[in-house]
Amino acid sequence: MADGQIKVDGDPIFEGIEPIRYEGPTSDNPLAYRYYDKDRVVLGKRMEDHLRMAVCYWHTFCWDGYDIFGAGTFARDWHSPANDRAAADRKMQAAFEFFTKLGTPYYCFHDVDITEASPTPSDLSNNFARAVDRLGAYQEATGVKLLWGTANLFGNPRFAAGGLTNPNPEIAACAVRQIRECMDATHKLGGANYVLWGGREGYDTLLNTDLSRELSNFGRFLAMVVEHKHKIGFKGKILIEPKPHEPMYHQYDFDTATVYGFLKRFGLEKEVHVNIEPNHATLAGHSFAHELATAVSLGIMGSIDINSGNYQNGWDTDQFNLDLRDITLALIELLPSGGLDTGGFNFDAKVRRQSSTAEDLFYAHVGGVDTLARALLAAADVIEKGEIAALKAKRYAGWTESEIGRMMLSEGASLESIADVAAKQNIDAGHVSGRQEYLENLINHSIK
Ligand code: XLS
Ligand code: NI
Ligand code: NI
Repeated sequence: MADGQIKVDGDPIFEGIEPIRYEGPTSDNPLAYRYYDKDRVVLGKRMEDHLRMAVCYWHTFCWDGYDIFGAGTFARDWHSPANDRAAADRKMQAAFEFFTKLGTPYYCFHDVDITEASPTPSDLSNNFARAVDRLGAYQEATGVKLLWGTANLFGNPRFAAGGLTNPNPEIAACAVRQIRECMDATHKLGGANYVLWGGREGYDTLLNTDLSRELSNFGRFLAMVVEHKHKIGFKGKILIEPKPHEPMYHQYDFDTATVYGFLKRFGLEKEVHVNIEPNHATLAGHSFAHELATAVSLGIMGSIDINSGNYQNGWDTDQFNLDLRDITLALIELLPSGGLDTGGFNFDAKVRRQSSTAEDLFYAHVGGVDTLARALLAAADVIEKGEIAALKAKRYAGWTESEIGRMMLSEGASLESIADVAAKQNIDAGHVSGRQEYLENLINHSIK
């Protein structure tokens, strides 16, 4: 290894913060879990295995608190204005110290998150290869695992008009190079999935955009991603992360249903799954639960970037999701399908700009972890009581139990044959209650 022995234990960064432990609901320690008890068995599975939680590198370790109106507010020990090699290494130490203290099993990264500033594609390749070796050593030393890696195809100015959908083939070739290297690295690090968030795959104006060309290129390169996955023997899932806008006015991977249509068009619907993010769901005018239910029903559910937007402005504010009801409703859609498989809950969320201390990073994650655990308990309670499932089954029972229902679904039924029966039997059915408020109350009863 170029740098000799990798130091996985330099001067501690989060000194004074003890590893976060489960202390139960009556604890008054702000740095303890009240609900997340990783070995507790819920619906036949350990909490840790249900939730497969990950910390993200970009918001938590790369961002220094800058926004478009002002400079960074976080004085992080591991940040330097030059973002040189020493700073990148210190950042990696901070990351693994944080993962370990939090006790969450996974993490996620973009290629550029883990390296020093890399002016050219070749610099990035070299710096990335070195950083990946270091990640491997840290994983081995700490037992923390990779939930997914991804290539950043939106930060460098060359990607202003997109990565894989760029009008310039040379830029698309740079994007392909980054994806290939990042997929290989994810595979080498034993990653559970590989993510493609279409950062700038979309457009600002149709006036300079050849939509047909961009979408067919996108499909062609995505097929190559899948082909490469099989070539290298990567067993994880390839995930597309839907988002309707931001940074582009229109993003091609608008929402789960749009992604499914795109995958179908290119014959990739069995190969590619989705990484759903609540804040992206609400940006698209959907709920988190809607996106999960859609993905489950289409057979493309993959993983979750857990966060929430702001109900006042609807932007992609990437806040920690503390909304028990929102997450419980989502889990009620997800758990009966078998849960997350290779996916996980990745905290794609950031502390507010005014929350500038290292403790704030811990408070935010502890709250996020505990909210997921508590929502899991609530969803399990709803599922175990079975009332909602029973009501739903009864509501649709006619399709299997009544003669007309069975006939309508039988082979050979036609518009004519159904209409004839309806007319002959003079069918004149009336409305029955959907019991919405009754059902909504059940959710609240299970949140404890
Ligand atoms: C941005 C996305 C991004 C992806 C990873 O809105 O959520 O953070 O998860 O590229
Ligand atoms: Ni996002
Ligand atoms: Ni995300």
